[in-house]
Amino acid sequence: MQITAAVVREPGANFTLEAVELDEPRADEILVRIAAVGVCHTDLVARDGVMPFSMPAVLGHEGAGTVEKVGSAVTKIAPGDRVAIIFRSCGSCDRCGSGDPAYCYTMPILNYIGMRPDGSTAIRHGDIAISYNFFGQSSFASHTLAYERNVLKLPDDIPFEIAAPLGCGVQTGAGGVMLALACPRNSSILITGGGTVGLSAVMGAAIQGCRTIIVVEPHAARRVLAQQLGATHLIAPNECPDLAAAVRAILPNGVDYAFDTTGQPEILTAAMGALAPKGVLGIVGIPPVGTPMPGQLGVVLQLGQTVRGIIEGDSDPEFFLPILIDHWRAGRLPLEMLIHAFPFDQINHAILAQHQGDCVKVVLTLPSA
Ligand code: CXF
Ligand code: ZN
Repeated sequence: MQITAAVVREPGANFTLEAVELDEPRADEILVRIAAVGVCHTDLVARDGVMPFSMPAVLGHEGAGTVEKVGSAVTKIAPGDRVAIIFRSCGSCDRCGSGDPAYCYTMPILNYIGMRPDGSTAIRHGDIAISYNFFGQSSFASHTLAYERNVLKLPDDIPFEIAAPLGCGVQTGAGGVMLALACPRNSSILITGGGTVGLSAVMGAAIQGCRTIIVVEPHAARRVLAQQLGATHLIAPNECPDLAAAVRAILPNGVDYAFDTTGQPEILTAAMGALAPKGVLGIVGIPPVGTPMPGQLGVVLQLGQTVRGIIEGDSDPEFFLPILIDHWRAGRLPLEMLIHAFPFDQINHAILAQHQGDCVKVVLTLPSA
């Protein structure tokens, strides 16, 4: 069938809206008409060629929409279902079996190689194959193919624009604090970066009942938002030469938890310097290639600290997304405060607005049938 997709043709280039061919769903595939898709920082890292992904390519990994067709082996989902599309996992390895699909043994093959695991592709422009299957979806398009393992049926009351970013940025931030760090009531946390992931972490920390929530963010408007969402202390890094000291001015013994969404080596080092004994630093921001572990092993040893990477907030989406949807319903996850909707054909303009700090979470919307 003919669809419209936002194609990136070379590293760093703008997206171009193109008419391309999409295959009919195979037995295990689900054709989804996209209604909304969030833009995540990882899409831009891939667009810029920093995360290797063969081009031309269709990116996008926070899709939500309506199922149009399913393959013969699909039983969980039916045409007409409203779904969110999430990262893909195999469902049969040890990690998937223990509720950790974000660490699926075949995560790279199912999400990052730009084609199906058998080497075939489903999107073409004339005779030229286009890389797709980004996070098992590639949803910067009017339609996409997904799988039973990476779609979640949505309740009727959640709009697609709200549901879309649950699939990556929101579950990464909220899950990072609620599941991976599992911050206990009255604990303290430092959150570096006030984008979608950082602000979702703030909401997650408020849900957990953290007593002290310190947010480091350069944009004043985002600091205001962080405070409205539950931050107790705000630090403007540009006005603060020593971040660890600024945190210790608030909590002399340091923070119980730190959660880095920036991936910036100097921020990571400062976050380590702000950790209390037995403190845990969770890392979700993508650091430059070759960045060493932050801090010093001797200090980590002496203070019994932990540094850990976190993918997708340690979420098992089938269980965690319904919990997040309940928090949204109850007003504890007011995602409307972060989201800025733009029409799909404004994709480049929307990304520029996000880059300039004019909005936090860009969600692109497409007309329904
Ligand atoms: C990313 C996190 C860093 C590694 C690649 C995948 N997740 C979502 O955007
Ligand atoms: Zn993402």
